[in-house]
Amino acid sequence: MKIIAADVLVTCPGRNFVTLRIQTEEGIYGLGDATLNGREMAVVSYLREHVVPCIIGRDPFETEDIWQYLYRGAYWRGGPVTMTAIAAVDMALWDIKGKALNTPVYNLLGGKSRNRVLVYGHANGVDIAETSDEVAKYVALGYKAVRAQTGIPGLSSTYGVAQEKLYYEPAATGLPPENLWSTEQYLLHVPKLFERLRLTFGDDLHLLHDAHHRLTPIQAARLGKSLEPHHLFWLEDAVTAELQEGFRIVRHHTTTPLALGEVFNSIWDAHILITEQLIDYIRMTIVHSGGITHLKKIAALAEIYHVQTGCHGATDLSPISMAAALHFDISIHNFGIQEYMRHTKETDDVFPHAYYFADGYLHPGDKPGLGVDYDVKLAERFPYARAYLPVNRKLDGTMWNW
Ligand code: GCO
Ligand code: MG
Repeated sequence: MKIIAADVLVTCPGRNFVTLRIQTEEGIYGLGDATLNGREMAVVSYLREHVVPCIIGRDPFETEDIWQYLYRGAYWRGGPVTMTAIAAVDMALWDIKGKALNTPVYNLLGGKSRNRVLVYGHANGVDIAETSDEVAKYVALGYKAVRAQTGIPGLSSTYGVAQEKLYYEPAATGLPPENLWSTEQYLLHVPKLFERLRLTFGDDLHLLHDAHHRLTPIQAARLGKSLEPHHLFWLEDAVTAELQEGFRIVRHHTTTPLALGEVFNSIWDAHILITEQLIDYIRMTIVHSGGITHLKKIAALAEIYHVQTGCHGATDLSPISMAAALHFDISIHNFGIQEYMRHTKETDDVFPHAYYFADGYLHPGDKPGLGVDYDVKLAERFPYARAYLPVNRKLDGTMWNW
């Protein structure tokens, strides 16, 4: 087969999405997600200017060589823009392979290792009572796992607490919104949330929490310890992980399972975390980590070190990424859980897809390829609108991690 064209398509059905569509001489096309929240146009330009010219004329079946060509061949390696662009190409090529062979992508990745994919939803509220009510709604929808975030007394806004509950979207037009932060208030408040949730929902529901990179290692250790009686499924992004060794401190003090990696781009961001068994779940996902080709290798390394996967799946990952993650999740052995934030109806209409939710699990569907399409005409009705993720400051004005 032969690649003859590749278009970078941008749409904003409520939020921005970048999509790469690769066309072949044989008439089969493949789709890849290239969305990097708040930095979308950097990936558009990287793809149009630097990547697309290199893949025209190539055989789309050569996923490994094309990956190496784009990764090594740039000389400048890694980083979110590069790895998102490579991921978009890789996803689209796997989609083409599946369609050409008339089989779902999971069959090309080893076949099904399970029947369905456990997912978690996001419950959030301004206070503990509202968060608890939101958890109840997810339980009523059939979810077996729920992430819970709550407002903190004294802070007007914080990560994870939204107006629009089911379709939580932190990016906003205009300059970046500013949140306020107090680690002291947060550490006092969060254990009370999980105490209440366990009393209300009992022991069987899986509960998760995201600290969104705001703690130091010893603070994370204290939080993990104080949450132990409530046996979380995981504590996510407790500390920023540029310094992977920092997680030794967290790990040595708590048995609360640790998840990390939604902002990682390559195995080199996680190799110490994995090989020293400092985390339990690796959160890297297809779109920001170089595609299916790279994530397969990361999962294989993680499997040896008892680390399971828990792919990022927020609303800023398009349905193409969600589909790619599901084909990956269902096929690997060390799958743990999949994040699933629902897309709006407008988004689902632009990206009609075969995957579906039932009884707390997602199924990738059985369509050839990734099983997602792109409605070009409809997408054109939603032009790109610049949006930024929020920034975060401590109460005294110090810039902090969002
Ligand atoms: C999560 C994430 C998201 C990110 C978002 C940034 O766990 O789902 O932390 O909420 O903040 O994907 O674009
Ligand atoms: Mg997160």
